Amino acid sequence: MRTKGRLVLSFAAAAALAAIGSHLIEGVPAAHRLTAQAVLVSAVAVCLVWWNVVAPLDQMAAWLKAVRLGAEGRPPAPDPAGLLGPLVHEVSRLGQSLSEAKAAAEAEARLRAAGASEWTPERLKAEVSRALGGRPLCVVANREPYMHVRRGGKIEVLTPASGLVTALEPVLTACGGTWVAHGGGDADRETADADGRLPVPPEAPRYMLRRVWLTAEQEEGYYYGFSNEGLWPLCHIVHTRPSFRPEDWAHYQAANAEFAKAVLAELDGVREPCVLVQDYHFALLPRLLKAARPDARVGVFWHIPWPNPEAFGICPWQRELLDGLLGADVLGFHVQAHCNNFLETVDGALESRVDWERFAVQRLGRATLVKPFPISVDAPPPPPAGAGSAREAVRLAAGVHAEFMAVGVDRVDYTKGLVERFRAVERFLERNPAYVGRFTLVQIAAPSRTHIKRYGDLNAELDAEAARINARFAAGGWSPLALRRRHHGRAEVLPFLRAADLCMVTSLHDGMNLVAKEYVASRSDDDGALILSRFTGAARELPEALLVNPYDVDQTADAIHYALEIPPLERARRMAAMRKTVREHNVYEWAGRFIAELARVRVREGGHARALV
Ligand code: ADQ
Repeated sequence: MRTKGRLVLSFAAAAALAAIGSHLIEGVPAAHRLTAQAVLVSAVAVCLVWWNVVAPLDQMAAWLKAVRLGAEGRPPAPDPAGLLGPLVHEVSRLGQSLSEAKAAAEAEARLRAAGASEWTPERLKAEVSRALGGRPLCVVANREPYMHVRRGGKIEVLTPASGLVTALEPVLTACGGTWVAHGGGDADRETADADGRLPVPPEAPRYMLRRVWLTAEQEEGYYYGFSNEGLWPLCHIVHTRPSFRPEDWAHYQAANAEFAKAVLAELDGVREPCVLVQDYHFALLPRLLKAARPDARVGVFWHIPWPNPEAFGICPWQRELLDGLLGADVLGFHVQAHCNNFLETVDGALESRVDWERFAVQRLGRATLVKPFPISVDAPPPPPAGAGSAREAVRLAAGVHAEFMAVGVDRVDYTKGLVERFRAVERFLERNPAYVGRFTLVQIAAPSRTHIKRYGDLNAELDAEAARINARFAAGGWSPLALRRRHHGRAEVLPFLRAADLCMVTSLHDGMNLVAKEYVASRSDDDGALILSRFTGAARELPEALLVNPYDVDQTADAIHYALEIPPLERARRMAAMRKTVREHNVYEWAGRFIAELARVRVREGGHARALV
């Protein structure tokens, strides 16, 4: 329309010019009138051509030159409404595509240059998209990242206190895709569509959450029973006897089949999909997925330790669990020792060939690669200005009337060594009376698996120990232990990490332990000391922490004393070294390395996956 308008306008102007010219020509002697008319016609034609052709071409040339030279911002495009409008339009789109391609190439070059040391969400997104050829990611985990619960007549969204959620949420936020999880919140059904789907994060959706519904009996048997009273103590070796009940095992099988159905529905129509199965709740899922979709790349990450073959062998269904896991193309653990334990378990329990050179298992004509991928955390947001006063504010708000504050952040779980931690504080005060009245441990404790008796007993034991120790030392409004037992949001935990003189991680056994890394990542002031159990995966990456055997109460008590009296330069040196490790090996690197390994697997549509090695 605009092109037509401009043409009509230019012809109207030309007609007016011609009319004026004709009027003037009437005064010209007859002998020269023909020449005058020719001059007039040429002048009008030149004007028309200049306005409709030459000027737009000039503008277009100037604009293309600007694009070629990489002018900042959006180059001025010529008005596409002239005679050459369609051509101008096409050329400007071509120019735009060129500048976009140039920007993408520059971004990629920047990422590659930065890649030597640091992983970012942008880099992960670019690498995953390249590795998977743009295919979406599908993550399967029991725990959902957003849970809807009813509180006082209102529906609230909760992010569960879980290491797995902490690690995977930033990955899916960066890459997009689908997270398949058990819908465990009492308002989960009404906040999802008929298929259990809803876009998340709720405030700015980046990926899809697909909720799977389980019956109360299934949840009881599969989650509380087989997973958390069987596999959890079995793998942690913390002297809590695992319970293996046939009815729990039946529910575990049924729940794995239920999840397989939901995942397969999500994969419908996606060629060579990539599925990341998370944790010990889904040992049977890889085999089920691979049987139905041989073209799928299936990776499993086992977030907890893998014990030695003798310990694992007490599980009556160890062969079924191993067979299920070996349906995966890649199986990841936090550390090499857990990979070795797994390979030794397979070696002794199944007909298979363990390739110790490549750390892979060959079985039924295909291979599973078994490798360590130490999980990590994301960098926290920068601290607010005036962090010094924020530190005092945190202490006062927490009711801590002490000069020195330690912090612990854990799910209330018998693997986390909470009772041992409290006893170490008691021993520290016994041995160092000068600190009585001056030191408090704030223990942020998220209730967990309260349904299981052992966890209920632990809560009671913690309360009793805290009360006993506080009664022994408390005076004048001060007490050595401040037990805050409720769910805290991430934003609530961070100020405590930043304000604490030291952080205590005393797990009796832990796959990795993300709290240790969160504490380090939060200390942009290079201050603070980390007391870390040597039985965590994190201890292998953070040797500059004050490493302790949490069963040795005296040693942990001495570590508290050392952490408080360590020369400031030494404390800063240790923290700076740990911060470098966590910065360079963050959760984006973990996901990037795992997915890259999986993307290298060659699969065959309609057949069995080909051998990897
Ligand atoms: P978890 O046993 O859940 O994880 P951990 O690695 O310590 O243990 O992660 C817990 C997460 O929950 C952290 O992000 C922490 O900040 C948060 N959290 C804990 N208590 C909280 C509280 N009271 N309030 C709010 N947030 C709280 C499992 C394995 C670990 C492994 C992770 C990841 O047992 O060994 O490191 O998965 O793979």
